[in-house]
Amino acid sequence: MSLDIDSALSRVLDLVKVHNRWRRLESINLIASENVMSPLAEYVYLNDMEGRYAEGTLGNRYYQGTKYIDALEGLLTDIMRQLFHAKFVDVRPISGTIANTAVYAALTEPGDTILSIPITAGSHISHRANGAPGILRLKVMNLPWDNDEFNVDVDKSIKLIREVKPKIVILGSSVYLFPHPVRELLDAVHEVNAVLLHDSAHVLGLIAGKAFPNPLELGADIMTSSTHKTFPGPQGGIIFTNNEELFSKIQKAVFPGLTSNYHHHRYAATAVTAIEMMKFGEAYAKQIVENARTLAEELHALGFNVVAENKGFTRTHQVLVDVAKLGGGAKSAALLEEANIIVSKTALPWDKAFRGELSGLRLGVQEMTRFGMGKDEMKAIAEFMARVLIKGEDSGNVRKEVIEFRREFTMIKYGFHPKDVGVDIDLRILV
Ligand code: DSN
Repeated sequence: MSLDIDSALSRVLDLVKVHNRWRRLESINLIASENVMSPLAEYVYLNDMEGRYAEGTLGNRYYQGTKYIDALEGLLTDIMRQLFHAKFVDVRPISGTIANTAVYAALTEPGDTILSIPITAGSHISHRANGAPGILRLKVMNLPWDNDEFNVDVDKSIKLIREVKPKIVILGSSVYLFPHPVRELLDAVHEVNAVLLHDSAHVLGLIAGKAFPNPLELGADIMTSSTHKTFPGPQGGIIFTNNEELFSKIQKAVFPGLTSNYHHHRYAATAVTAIEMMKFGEAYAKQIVENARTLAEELHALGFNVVAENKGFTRTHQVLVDVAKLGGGAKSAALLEEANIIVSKTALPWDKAFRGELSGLRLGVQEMTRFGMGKDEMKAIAEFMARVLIKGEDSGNVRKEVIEFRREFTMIKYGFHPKDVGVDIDLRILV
């Protein structure tokens, strides 16, 4: 059967439009790893650098025609150094996973051991044996986990580090409620000549806004991240360190090791976002943490089993709900999606494995905060969720109200508009 070109083309446009309308204007997005760029960042994101190459490092490129790309890469690097108080920054990794893989490739040999948080406690796939470490033939062991603290067990971890002498100890995770014990593990890590890597992907925007401790300032040897979660930039990766020797090895792993093109078109939008964080970051991060706490408290008051009540529920953008008694994570997330509330199911540390039925829902408030929502709106969201999951109300009915509710929050706060820099354009994505 041959494809009809005209209808395929209009189908492409339709799919973009319906997606944009649904996810940008009509849904409450609580996926903890996502966000939206500001109108100015989106405006500069589409640029000619998209189609260019600049292999190599600054001042040592393999192509001609890169002088403005070089200037922008240098500027972005300086901005990131200043914002995160790091001596050395590599902005070239195209994702957080590539950033992590570059660290492993630079600092380990096949057969070496690394330690990371258990997958059921929220470790990222790029910290685990079935992700990049497995491809590099590394042995991955779990850092001991304390369910009561909802955190790494410090004493048991120090013992394990001394026993197995890993090459890398990874803190930071995709489920991240409370700061991990960077300072507490550091002596043991250095005693065995290992490095402490903190993956800050989920909390980078909170670190920028000083609402979460900066792991580099606590002594982490390396910090990796993506640039599009609480830090609301375009998709990309980044590596920070204060150690020149480590940096030099990691740079070689980024290129020629793991990338050839660095997707330079994102540099401008990443730089705009970083400048926005310098200007609005503290207000943005403070509101995120307050909103997460309010959402957790309201869900708890409405009868949900919210994780870590004994610890005050959360110190980040995330809230975890144990929905095992409400049918489990997959079923609950699907019901909420029918009501235009978009969340991800997640394992909880007391689940047996990251397979089969997962008990949890992971909620993140960063995107809705960026659209201007505050504590009252968090209460409304908790109520919508209770109507669907606890009271068993029809999702379609709730969806109509969610669409109305969401229409009041379509302007992005804590960011710039092209008009702020003298560009008179009413920028809108295709809807
Ligand atoms: N898997 C993503 C998350 O949701 O946390 C991170 O890459």
